[in-house]
Amino acid sequence: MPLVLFLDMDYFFAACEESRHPELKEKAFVVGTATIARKEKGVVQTCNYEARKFGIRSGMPTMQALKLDPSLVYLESDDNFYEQVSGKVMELLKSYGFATEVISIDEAALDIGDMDYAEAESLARKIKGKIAKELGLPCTIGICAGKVYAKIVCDSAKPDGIKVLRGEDVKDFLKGMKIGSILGVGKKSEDRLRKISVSKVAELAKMDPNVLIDMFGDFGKELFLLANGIDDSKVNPNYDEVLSIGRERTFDSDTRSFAEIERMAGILSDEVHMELGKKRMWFRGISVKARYSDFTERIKNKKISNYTDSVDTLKSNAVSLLRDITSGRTVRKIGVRVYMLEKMGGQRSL
Ligand code: DCP
Ligand code: CA
Ligand code: CA
Repeated sequence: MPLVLFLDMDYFFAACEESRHPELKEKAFVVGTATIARKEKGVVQTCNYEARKFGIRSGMPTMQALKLDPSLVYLESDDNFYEQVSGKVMELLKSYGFATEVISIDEAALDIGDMDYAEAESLARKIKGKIAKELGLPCTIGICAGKVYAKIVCDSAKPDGIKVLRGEDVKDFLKGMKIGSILGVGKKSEDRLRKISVSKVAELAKMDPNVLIDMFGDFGKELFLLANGIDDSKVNPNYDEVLSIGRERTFDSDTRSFAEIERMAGILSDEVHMELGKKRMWFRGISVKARYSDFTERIKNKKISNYTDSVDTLKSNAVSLLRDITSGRTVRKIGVRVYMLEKMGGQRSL
């Protein structure tokens, strides 16, 4: 099993603010959704560790945070700036040349292959040092075989940490973990499992896998394996900007309407298709992305059987891939991208 290096930025939006306003470092502050004038109406997106000492957390109403610390400093969220910083982090990570999956605005997984643990740890140190030096930002890195485990390891090493978990130590490590720490287990699944008195990974491991499959379908099987020390999740690289053409757009306000998502997918597909036409390119790969209201993302890719320049093929595939990753979710932004590009009329042997 190849090793996965999983990186998550520490208190990301707040750290971005500290990097441009160093005087904030000593203060407890939050980044919130509302303007300063209406700050009590909004929600805390994140806060620095000074504010966390008061029990302030992401998702908490700002009103409640202000009660916990009346001298709390408030900043209005500046999404464009955080996107820009995120882009720099991802570019730096991709420059190491490993297959890289951008998982959310502040986290990514790198497939570092069959490296030994000591070498992997020294690579993590290098990456962490470079992000600190070039961008002035703290992060945490977890390393393990399997993407889901690497994320759990990363979470357990927060903040400002590096942790390597060896294959033989996975089972012990997982025992005490809450099921919510498993990538993909959302609040709803967690509640359903709690109803049958399952809240720890160790309890999940002892369940009858058929019950899990009845409850969650294929995902139930995955959960059972994960709980038992088997992580087959792979790094799913996002396609390189140069080798692909993509468009993405944020909705005016977060949406749960698939009709709206479908309409936007149509517009983005038309734009991508126009760009392909200008460059006289055909495509074989289609990739979509959704960013949810909590700033996590999912990507889904598909290779079709032959090269084409059909906008209808692009649209119908993009819509069906988006349906898979947006159902039941509140969506903030979507993207449509084509990859495996070929010059139109060029010689092609499949
Ligand atoms: N975010 C948000 N609303 C949420 C959760 C997160 O707007 N309910 C945004 C702000 C965070 C960023 O996404 O800075 C990344 O989220 P994380 O869950 O990784 O949390 P942080 O990076 O803030 O803190 P940590 O150090 O625990 O990773
Ligand atoms: Ca983070
Ligand atoms: Ca994160």
